[in-house]
Amino acid sequence: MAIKLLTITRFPEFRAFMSSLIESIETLLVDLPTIRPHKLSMTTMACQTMVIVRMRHSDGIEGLGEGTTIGGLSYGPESPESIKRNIDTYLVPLLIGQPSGNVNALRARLNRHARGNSIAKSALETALLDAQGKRLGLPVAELLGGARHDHLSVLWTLASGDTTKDIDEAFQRLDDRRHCDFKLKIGANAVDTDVRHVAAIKEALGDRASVRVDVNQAWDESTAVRGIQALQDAGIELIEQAIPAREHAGLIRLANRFHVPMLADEAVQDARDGFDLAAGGFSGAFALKIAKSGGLHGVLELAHVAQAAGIGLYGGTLLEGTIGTAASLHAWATLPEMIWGTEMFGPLLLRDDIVTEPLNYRDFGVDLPRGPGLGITLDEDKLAHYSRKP
Ligand code: MUC
Ligand code: MG
Repeated sequence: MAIKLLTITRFPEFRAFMSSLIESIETLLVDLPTIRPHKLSMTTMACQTMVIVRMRHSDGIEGLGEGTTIGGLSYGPESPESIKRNIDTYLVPLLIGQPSGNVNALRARLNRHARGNSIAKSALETALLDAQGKRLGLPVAELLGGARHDHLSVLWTLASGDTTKDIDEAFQRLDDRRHCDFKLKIGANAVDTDVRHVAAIKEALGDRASVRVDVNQAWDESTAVRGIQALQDAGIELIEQAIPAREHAGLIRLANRFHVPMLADEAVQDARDGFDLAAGGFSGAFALKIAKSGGLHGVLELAHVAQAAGIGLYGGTLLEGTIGTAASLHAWATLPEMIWGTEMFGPLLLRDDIVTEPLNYRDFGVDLPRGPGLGITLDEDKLAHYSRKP
């Protein structure tokens, strides 16, 4: 045993791996404009703000992470500013000086000392995994057990707020072989207006594309019954989060009432929510998001609950930029083919990027990035340009 240890410690890279500690963690608010206004039931976005994490380790390796939400505080209880502040004030001190490589132990430490803050935790776990992958020369998907796919389908969200513009945008995306599934953001208007808008787009696209809707919790249950019936009749194939997140019983009733499947999004944050919905008799699908589940391990726990319960999988986004999108892709790649595909189009909604090589979107999907860690390199000039100045 003593001889073995002696042999191992003679190799400097092994020594560095065994003893690497987390040295510093920097967080940056990065504001990137969107290519057009993105209209959801609770807000209209003209810009996306990402919290970028740069985690440096004593072996010289840097891990990158991203924590992103939608529309300040309008989507959920964490805003970009609170994510940054809570990481800097509460989470960084829990990590500095800790061994770099044991992601499970560090996750447990964060969860023991800090409640909630799933987006902040996701950003930190992403940075830990990126660093560990770079250290070992392995892609993050391999750290998670190995990729089963290297190309994942990606839908596009039509949310310009204008029916004609949405139809033009959809045809452009089809012609470019970029996307052939579309999600429409509804819930900001009266239900009849929304239904007319969706039905017009579905009719224009016909069999060339599938159309789904995301209501982002805007309806009460009786409005949902009326709206979903009309959307089902119009040939819509999936209804996302029609009623408030906490109304699990209502969501289960809707799932049992209609043929068109329900997609639980805000209602299902982590494995515990997934278990409650499944145990209550929910059928349909779960939108997986690393941000909701506190990172890649947490979201895969939720996916496994869904799989055990026969609930479909969907690779969701909080409109992350390239770093958060790449992290999600590494997690999705380890799962069996997701029946509802993914919506990992976040970088395409932004006018610019902060990485040297963007993700490769082609043939109605995106390639899993190659290379160690996330397979992503920062563009320092762009990062400096778009970082919010104090
Ligand atoms: C959500 O609720 O699904 C995903 C796509 C999009 O446009 O918004 C997000 C959030
Ligand atoms: Mg949603």
